[in-house]
Formats: sequence, structure tokens, C-alpha cells
Amino acid sequence: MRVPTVRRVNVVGIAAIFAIVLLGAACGYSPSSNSSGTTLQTGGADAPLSEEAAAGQAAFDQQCAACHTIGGGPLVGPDLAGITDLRATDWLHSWIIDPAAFAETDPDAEAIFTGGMPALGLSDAETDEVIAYLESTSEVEGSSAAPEGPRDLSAVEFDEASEIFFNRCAGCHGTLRAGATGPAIQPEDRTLEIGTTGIETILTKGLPGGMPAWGDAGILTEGEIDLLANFIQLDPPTPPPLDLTQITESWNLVVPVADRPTESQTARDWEDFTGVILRDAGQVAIIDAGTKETVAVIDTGFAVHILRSSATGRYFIAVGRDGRVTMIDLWTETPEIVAQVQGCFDARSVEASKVEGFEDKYIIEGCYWPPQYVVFDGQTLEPLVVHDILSPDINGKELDEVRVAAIVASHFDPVWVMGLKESGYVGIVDYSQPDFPLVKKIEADLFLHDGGWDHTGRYFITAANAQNKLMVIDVKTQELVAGIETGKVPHPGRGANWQDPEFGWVYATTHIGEGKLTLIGADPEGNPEHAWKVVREVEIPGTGSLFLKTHPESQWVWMDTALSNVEGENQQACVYSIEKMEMEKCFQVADHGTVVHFEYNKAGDEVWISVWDRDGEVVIYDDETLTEKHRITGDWLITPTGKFNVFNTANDIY
Ligand code: DHE
Repeated sequence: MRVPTVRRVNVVGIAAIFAIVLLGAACGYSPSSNSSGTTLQTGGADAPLSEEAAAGQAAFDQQCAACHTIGGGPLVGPDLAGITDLRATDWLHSWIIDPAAFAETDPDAEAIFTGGMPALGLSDAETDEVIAYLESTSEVEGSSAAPEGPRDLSAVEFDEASEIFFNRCAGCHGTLRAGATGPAIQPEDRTLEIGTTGIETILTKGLPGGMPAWGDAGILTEGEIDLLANFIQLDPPTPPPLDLTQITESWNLVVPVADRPTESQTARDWEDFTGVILRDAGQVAIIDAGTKETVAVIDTGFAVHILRSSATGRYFIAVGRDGRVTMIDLWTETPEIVAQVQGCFDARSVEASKVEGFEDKYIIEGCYWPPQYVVFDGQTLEPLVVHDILSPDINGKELDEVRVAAIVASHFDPVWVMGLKESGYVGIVDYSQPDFPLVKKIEADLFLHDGGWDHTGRYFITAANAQNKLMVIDVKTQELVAGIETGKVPHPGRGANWQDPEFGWVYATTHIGEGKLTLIGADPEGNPEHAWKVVREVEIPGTGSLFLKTHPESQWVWMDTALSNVEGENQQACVYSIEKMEMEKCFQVADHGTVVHFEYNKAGDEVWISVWDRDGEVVIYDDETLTEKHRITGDWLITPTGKFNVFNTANDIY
């Protein structure tokens, strides 16, 4: 019998919600005990189970019981009582092995396949064992009992549940629960059907592919799971708007421009500072990449997500999940906050104006909620304008929620380019025009997430992760030039650019949904025959990759497998050789936490890697020899995630 892999969820929680996208409300992982309280019969009429059926029962408990009961009524999936009378063994076998593939060949399977049930990765023998177990329960009667609906929540409980939802669920499922990276979980089309017990089971035990086991991982208490299970069967609260007046009220100009130094006051090479996000501490550590000394640890607010650099590199701009933007001056003797403002209630992206003549002039923040972007003064963060981005999607479907995903700043034109997640458009904002209008909306695909520039800075390449595609936008002509299927749930971060010995310039992504590095041709002028086509696919030992990185000086490409469910795989880094055009090696970076995200120093001869843990570390490797050079540790290094070198971030080097 296959030993089920240990289901591991980041102690830091939020990361794992990425992978919900893989399966939507798919089934597979289950409680080892019948904690859902449903009737799980074992063999009917007291008959002892055969060895095969007993093995099948264990597999059923592990892989199926989070979604199915036998006689306990429907959960996420149907009650399977009597299933072996209804379907032939061969049919069941093909279905369990790979429902999606089977649905393509069998009309009955096609008629019932909703996309929810995943291939469980069972072998033929294991599948036969599960079927033997199902046969052993053939006398169990199905239940038509309707799932238990929600109880009323008091106002205090409702508020508490809203906050838990915002912190743990909204990032993937959407504030209004319409789905994006994760599936839609609105009452009418999902959660009432699953019912309280089913939802509690899922929240406790998780689902394969990444829905975190919030309960088993000790992140949510039983009480919180009870609140959440009821809350998501009730209509979502309408989140409030945030207009320019309110945003301006939140604005805090800590150090006016006149009081700031006119030249750098530090003897250090501030262009080689690396900002490290300390996610759960709500802080940013600024480390001198030359000396490895920590220059400052700055409070930036709740779950800070990314840093970007102003065009000159003088300012770091942080954005947190609470929508707060923080501007940090690196020219003071010790880096310090000079301005702060809250442009959104929920946000993931921020960027500076970068074209000549507009250096350090403006900042844009993209909101997850409300559906808007906000432009600020690039020296003071004074709010200048707010623009609504709510619209129907590219297929004409009306939407209540559109979130701004990645934003990049062109180095050639006075524009910001941003992915509009739910609507599937790439928007172009012209910051040379009064009022900073959205001048163009280019149809791309659903749901846009992260992305970056090609090596020339002309093409914006972004993941449409629900379509398993990279979308390529020519920012010069403001047109979509390609949509390329790369693999299951591409997640490039900003991506990586290098010259492949055979295909010339390429752009690459890894994937959350499969262990694969995919290279696409990215040289339409020099190598037009390969442009915007998959030119190379390289297996990565481990799935759930979030980030990859290289540098013009490097012969390597580094990648993580941060969301792998296989014990230990989430603590490895893998290195691809550009020269040999193959994976060089994967190795353990740490024996704790989750290994995630890479950044080079300014010279491009060191790679910095985060060990995302309460006892966090930043491990620095020599990029030539691939050997460990330095390890930054300390009580203060709490949950390090993204790292951003000033020079590389200002110049979009990746
Ligand atoms: Fe991120 C980039 C959204 C979870 C670390 N993340 C981005 C971007 C978006 C985004 C839209 C691109 C910004 C840009 O370029 O302008 N991230 C989301 C989510 O919606 C999601 C899935 C769930 C959530 O609720 O936040 C999510 N992200 C995570 C994490 O769990 C990570 C690993 C840790 C954390 O901070 O919560 C994480 N995201 C990062 C990092 C980047 C990022 C480090 C920047 C990568 C880079 O090299 O530029």
C-alpha cells in the first residue's frame, strides 16, 4: 500500500493558499479518524474486511473521506453508498485514476465531471484496493439528508469571522468569494451545498494541492473553524469603499522633503542594500549586502508583501496586505520611514515611475479591495488620484470584484502596466497625462497574477494562472502578442531572462501545479521562429514552485519548491545550468521552515534565499561554486519571505 505523503502546511499559513487553485473544491485528503461525524461504514453486516479492502479503507480515509461519505450524505462530493452497483469496476478504476482524462474519452464520465475531482496519484493496485473497499460497503444505504446549514452568528462573531476570512482566505478566494486563485466559495453555488460539517472538515484537514489544513496545522482553533464554516455559508459583508478623502486622511508625511538629505549620508553602498520582508513581524529588514550587517529593521505594518525601489533606488516602497504603503529613505545615516499612507484595505502591488524625466516622481498602488488604483506623489506619498477598475471580464461577465495583480513600470514610456486579475485585462496607465488615466485595456486571460519584463523591457509577461498560460503584452504597440500554455498554474514571480545556447533569449517560469521549469523563446527579432513558444521543459524534483531567479552575470537559474507537500522538498533549492541546459542539482537549504524566493546581490555573484519560519534565516550562496557562504540568523529574523536588492529592483534585473 502506498504510504500517503505527509501533508505539511506552512506554519506561517498564508503561503499554502496559493495552491488551492490546483483543485478548486477537489477532494482527496481526509481525516484519519472520522472526525467529520459522517457515517463511514466498514464492511457492512459485521463482515471482516479482506486484506485488500482494509488497505482500500485506509486509502479511502486518506484520500477520499474529506469529500465523500459512504452512507453519511453528500459532502463536497456525492455519497458513495452503492456506487459499485451503479458503476462497473473498470469504469470506477478509470475514473479514480484520472477523472479529467477519463471524461475526455467516456461520455458518462464527461456528463458528471465538474473539474472538481483530481487525479489522486494512486497506482493501479491501490485503486483496486479502494474499489474493493467500496464493494465491501455495498449494503450500506445512501443518505439523502441535506447538509447541515449555518447557524446565526452574533454581530461580534460575524466580525471576528470576517477578519479571519480576510487574513486567511480572501487572498485566494476573493473578498466577495467569487474565486480567482482559489475556487468560488459563495453560499448559493458552493458552501450551502457542502454544509457546515463538510466545510469544517476541509478547514481542519485541507485538500490536496494546497488548501491548507488550517486546523491540523494549529493555525485556526476549533472555535475559529466553527465561526468560519458558518460565516462562509452566509452572504459576505459588503466591504466599504475608500475614497480620495479617506486616503488623504490616512496620509502621514513623517519627514518633509525639505528636511531630507540632498546626498547620501551613509558610507555604505546603499545601492547594494537588500530589503528583506519579515512577513509576520510586519517589518522590513535592510541588510548591507556587502558586509551582511543589518542596517535597520523597520515597522511597516500588517503582513508586508513586497518591496519595490524608486527609479533612482533612493527609496524603498513597501506594500502590506492592509493596503498600507511605506516609503523608506536609504540616504539617511540609518534608513528611516519618510511617509506612509493607506490607499486600499487590501493590496499586493506597488510600483514607481521609472522613465527618464519621471524618476522618483510618482508611485502607484494596485488594490485587491476596493477595485481601484491610487497614484501618489513619489516623494511624499500625497494621494493624487483614485481610479475605479471594476468592469465586466473579457468574456462580458459582470463582476463585483476586480483586483490589481502585478504592476511593472516601463523604462521607455511613461506608463505602468498592470494585470487586472478577475477581468483578465492588462491595463496601461499613462502617468505623463493629467489625472493618470487608464489609457488602454488589453484583453489577455483569466486570472492574471504575477509577472515581469522580458530581457528588453518591451514585453510584459504575466501568468493567467487559471488558464495555465503566460500572456505576452507588447507594451510598445500596446497589444497582446501571445498566450502560451506552459504547465499547471505557472507562477513566475517576476520571471527570469537568459540566453539559452540553442534558442537565444528566453523567459522562464516554474509552476505551482507541477514540477516543471518552462522556457519560452523571447527574442522575436533575433530568433523569430522560437518567439513566444515553449522551447524547453525541464523536470523539477518537487512541485509547488513559487519563485525562480537568475542574473546577467550568472550561469545558473535558482528555483524553490516551497509549496511541495512532500516532507523536506519544501526546504530545497534547485539549480538549473544555463550552459548545460539541464538541472544541475537540488539540495537542502534548511531543515526547518519553508525555503522560498531568491535575490542576487548587486554584483550578481551571490544568491540570497529565505528560510520562511518563526526562527527564520537568510542563507547566502556563492553563485559560482554553489556553496554556502553566509547564514543570517537572529531572534528578529521572523518569517523572512521576499528579498529585494536596491540596484536589481530599481533596474528590473531578473
Ligand atoms: Fe504574493 C508577488 C499576490 C501569497 C510572496 N504576490 C505578488 C504579486 C501579487 C501577489 C499580485 C505581484 C506583485 C507585483 O509584481 O506587483 N500573493 C499574492 C496573493 O494573492 C497570494 C496568492 C495570497 C495572499 O493572500 O496574499 C500571495 N505571496 C504570497 C505568499 O504566501 C508569499 C510567499 C508570502 C507572503 O508575503 O504572504 C508571497 N508575493 C510574494 C513575493 C512577491 C509576491 C516575495 C514578489 C516576488 C518578486 O520577486 O517580485
